[in-house]
Amino acid sequence: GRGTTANLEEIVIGRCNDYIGLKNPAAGKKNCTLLWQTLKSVFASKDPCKITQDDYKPFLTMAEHDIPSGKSIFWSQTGELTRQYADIVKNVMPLESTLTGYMLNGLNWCGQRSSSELNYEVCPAWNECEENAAKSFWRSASVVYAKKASGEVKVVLNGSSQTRAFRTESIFGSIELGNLDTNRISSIQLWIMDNLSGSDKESCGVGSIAQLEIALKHKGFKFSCIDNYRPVQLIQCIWMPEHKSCNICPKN
Ligand code: G2Q
Repeated sequence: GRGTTANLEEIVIGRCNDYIGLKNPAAGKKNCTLLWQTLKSVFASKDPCKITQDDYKPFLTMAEHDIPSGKSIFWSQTGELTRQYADIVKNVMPLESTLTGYMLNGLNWCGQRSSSELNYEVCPAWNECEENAAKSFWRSASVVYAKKASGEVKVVLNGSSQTRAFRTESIFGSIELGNLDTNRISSIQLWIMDNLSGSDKESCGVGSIAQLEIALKHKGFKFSCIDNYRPVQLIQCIWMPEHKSCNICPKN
């Protein structure tokens, strides 16, 4: 593991003000200093491996805001690509574009039992212990985020995954999927993105994607599936413009 991100307090409070002031004023009035204090009290003076999902509830409740219908987008093994897509098109709002996700994305934090100071020495690695400060946050935030999804929802999965595109043990598979509300969601669109230079291991209707489709059907969701959704693929193409999938006029 590595220690808490340097200047965590300044970054978190700064990002919060950036979010409510500029990025998403529709989130409404929030007290960013109080949000920071509430967040800090979740993990300060505690064993960093004994922070539960419930511990984050006061912070998550205080930071809650609406997610417009049709803007929810889930991902698994496609986080960076999904965030890039969201930053460009601005008509989707992944967890990392909500207040809590925006405040903490890419950061690391934990405390220690012996003092109320943040732990700048070493925080648990992601899989070091189940209830670590960061993991419990992302799990807890994912529950809140999934429950709010409404309208047409998107899911971006990795068709070139070395394991499986849909993993029941992932946060998407184990937490978000089970918290989606059939009464609020009109349909679910799956986007299966292969790495441009990777292998096409799984596609719509194949392998673990087929399992996910069956699960969605059983739960009563309307869904559709698109392989290599072109707008997202064009973002992948920025780094490989000469790749044949990036050719605007393919010479077959
Ligand atoms: N920022 C993010 N967004 N995630 C982070 C961070 C961070 O700084 N640090 C760790 N993680 P995956 P899933 C965790 O297999 O497990 C959220 C994430 O919590 O690619 O399915 C979002 O709504 C996650 O466990 O994806 C999405 O739908 C892991 O990195 C879903 O949860 C990425 O593992 C993705 O989680």
